[in-house]
Amino acid sequence: MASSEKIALIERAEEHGSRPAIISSEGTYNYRQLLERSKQIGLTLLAGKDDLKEERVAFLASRGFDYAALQWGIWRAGGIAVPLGEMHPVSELEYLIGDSAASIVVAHPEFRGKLRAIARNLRVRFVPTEELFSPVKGSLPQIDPARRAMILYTSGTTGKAKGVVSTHLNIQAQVTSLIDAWGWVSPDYILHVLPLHHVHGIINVLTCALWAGAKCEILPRFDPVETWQKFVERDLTLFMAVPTIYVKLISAWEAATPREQQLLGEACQKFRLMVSGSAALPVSVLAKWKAITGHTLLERYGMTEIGMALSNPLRGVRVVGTVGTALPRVEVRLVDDGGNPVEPGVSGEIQVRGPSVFLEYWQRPEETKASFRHGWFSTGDIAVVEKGNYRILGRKSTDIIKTGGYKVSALEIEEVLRSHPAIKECAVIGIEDREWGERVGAALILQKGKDLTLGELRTWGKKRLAPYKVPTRAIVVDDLPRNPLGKVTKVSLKKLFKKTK
Ligand code: MCA
Ligand code: AMP
Repeated sequence: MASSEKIALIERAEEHGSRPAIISSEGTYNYRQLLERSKQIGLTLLAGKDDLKEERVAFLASRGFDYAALQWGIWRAGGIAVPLGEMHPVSELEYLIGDSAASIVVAHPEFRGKLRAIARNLRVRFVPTEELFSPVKGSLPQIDPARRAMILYTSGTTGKAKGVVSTHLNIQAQVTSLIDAWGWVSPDYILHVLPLHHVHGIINVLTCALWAGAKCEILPRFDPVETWQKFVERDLTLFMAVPTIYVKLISAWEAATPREQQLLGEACQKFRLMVSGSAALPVSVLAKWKAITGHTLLERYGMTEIGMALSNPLRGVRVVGTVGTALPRVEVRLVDDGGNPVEPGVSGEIQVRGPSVFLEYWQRPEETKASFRHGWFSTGDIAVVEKGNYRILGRKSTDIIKTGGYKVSALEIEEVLRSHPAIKECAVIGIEDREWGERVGAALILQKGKDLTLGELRTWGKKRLAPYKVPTRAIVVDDLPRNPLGKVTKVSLKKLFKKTK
């Protein structure tokens, strides 16, 4: 019997039937199997209810088929999917589950220990994935596409991460804009090497592939040598990654023999498109990648709250150092500090409007209100338009750091570091880095008579923060540079790090 849901992504999958959808360490699964598994999951989550009615379901599965089936199962049961990060320590997981007020936590066996304990503490229903595999009878609810579908956590300029709520319609708008712009078709075959708790991995790669009826091969984690091997072995047509991944692939290529280098370069001829985003792509990386593979990486710009907004063209000239023009059905403009559109050639803050823009920050009405101006979402990124193309110049806040494509908040890290018994005061900044884009650096004032090595700080930090947030550079200072109001001047701090290099 045809389902009564109205989630377009899932309705479309019925048409893709026996086409392979996902290849992962678990095996190869077609669209029908994805539909069957996600239905089973949906019915089990419902546990006799008619509709989860936007209950939050936090889930942690390793990257692969089960992840996708879980996400779809939650949607089909009427829930809001809250994907958790594999690398998050207990304290962060606890925060995400608590903040989203999840009523169900689902975990793959390898994360069961951690999550069962958290669920018990928070008195939340815990479901190990094995329990989702037994057939259950029943029917799934009808889902209004205007309903909330997903909460992704993103770092902001104020302390703890905020939940970005997207509706099914938002997701659909984000996906279809990219399908049109980048010409996704069902014969496409993409290799997925990104985390599955952020827009880049969830929307641009996984959901676009599944919308198109294409094939998505998911690696459990990024490994440069394995990725090159897949480039050689598979009939891939698409690849998308953050600049750090291209840097790591280039390093692996450089470590290969001349004969291997030639084979690896040739293997890239079969791709129709390679995309970079989530952070600025250094021109040197673009040039080296072109020399190795013949591909001019397509650079685009996006954000968790808006999906993708700007992109270089699929066909036509990709202007190096720019992120191109507005994507289909996305409105973009630059404004001055007063919120007025700037003259051409003048830099301003990027604002975005359109159906792909998120609904709200979860249970933060004030912050939601503050981030919109007359219906336009203010991104906090500064850009200029040059000959019609947007060039990103930087961010309004020095408290946001992009490292390896991950957005992290300096304030959140500072708050955690201050709880270290040897740290009296600290300031965290992003330090420019060839490989990571930026590295997390911490300037520390230590308590009298205390010592702290970077190694000790990292070991301690990894128990409290996701590993990519833990400083990889630290300096000990007697004082922090401050302005007359007593606020740490992070620009001066950056100079201090440069001097102590
Ligand atoms: C890990 N390390 C780091 C970082 N991450 N050091 C500095 N900066 C980092 N960001 C350290 C680890 O602690 C470890 O050190 C060592 O580097 C190797 O770590 P490992 O985890 O093995 O690295 P990796 O697996 O090679 O990871 C690199 C990666 C990963 C694959 C580039 O960072 C990644 O998947 N990034 C993508 C994030 C992403 O999807 N962002 C999109 C957000 P030690 O051994 O000492 O512990 S969505 C978005 O931004 C918007 C919407 C958009 O526009 O796309
Ligand atoms: P996130 O909140 O993780 O979604 O990160 C979004 C941020 O990544 C944006 O606000 C930008 O600062 C940055 N970003 C994404 N793509 C690019 C790009 N191509 N160039 C420069 N910055 C980018």
